[in-house]
Amino acid sequence: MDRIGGLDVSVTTQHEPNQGILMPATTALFRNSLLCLVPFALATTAMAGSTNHIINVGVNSSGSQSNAFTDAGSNTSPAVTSAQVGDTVTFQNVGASPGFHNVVSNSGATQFRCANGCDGVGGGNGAPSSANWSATITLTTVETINYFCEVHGAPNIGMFGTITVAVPVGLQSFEID
Ligand SMILES: [Cu+2]
Repeated sequence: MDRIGGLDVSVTTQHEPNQGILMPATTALFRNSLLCLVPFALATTAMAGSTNHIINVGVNSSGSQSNAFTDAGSNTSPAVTSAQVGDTVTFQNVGASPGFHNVVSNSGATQFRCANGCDGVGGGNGAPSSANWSATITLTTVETINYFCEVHGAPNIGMFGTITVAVPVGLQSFEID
């Protein structure tokens, strides 16, 4: 201890904070793999919700004008659509001279009645129409949705179709060893 001008001055040597604790290589690798897993999981979830299923209204699976719904992806008529929560379904009344149709759900939690828009959505009108209308619904629930055209069908009769909505792959449970 020195004495300068009546003050006691204590000088201690400052050491660098101890940063010498080495992280084991395995711990560093584990941290890196965790960082890689997170973006992968997000990407999987985003992909699962990105599908828009097209259902052509007024044509059969041969592409001929018909009082039928056809899933454009599976080319099935009556339309059978396999989808996941987060997907959308677009019904489109197709052809040069479209038929007089609409689409109405008759089961499941998702209720809709659509043609030129959907009843209760903005200014939409689900009454049958022979315009080249298009209407899109979003699938939010795990369920089976059955639908039909009020002019040419009834529940599971005539002009009808089915959408099966499953849990997205990205949200299914899995384990990490
Ligand atoms: Cu119809």
